[in-house]
Amino acid sequence: MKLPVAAVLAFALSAGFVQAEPVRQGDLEIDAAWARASIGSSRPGAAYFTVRNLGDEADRLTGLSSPVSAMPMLHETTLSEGISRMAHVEAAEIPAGGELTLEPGGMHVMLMELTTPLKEGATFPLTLTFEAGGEITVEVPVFGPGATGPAE
Ligand SMILES: [Cu+2]
Repeated sequence: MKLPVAAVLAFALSAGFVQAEPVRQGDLEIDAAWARASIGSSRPGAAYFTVRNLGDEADRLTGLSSPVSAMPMLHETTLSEGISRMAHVEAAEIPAGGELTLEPGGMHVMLMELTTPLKEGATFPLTLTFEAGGEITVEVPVFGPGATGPAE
């Protein structure tokens, strides 16, 4: 009779890695945060999440910090003449009642100068600074190198 208990426990533990709990602070909610496992620490890592603005005034994401990266930056991938490029973005707006989605192929957090490799199954804190909403820290789960999102 031990097996079913272990199976349920294993499921609960793995489910914890699949989806980060949404973090609500004031009018902002950070949901579905995840990062892709990095190739060692010599190449940058990438992190993604959704910000929902439940308030009636727009806010802006203006800053990032994390102990795993000496220089986290907001990047936007654009496709121009068939060539994919990444541009540094100073700030991103979250419209009133709307959301900002960071995802592969679009806007993302580029974790430059990793202080530690991002290993599958680990989590790390990422602090987002908003113009009106202040600082919000989310715990980011690390998925495999080929992951495309929290639904994987
Ligand atoms: Cu980038």
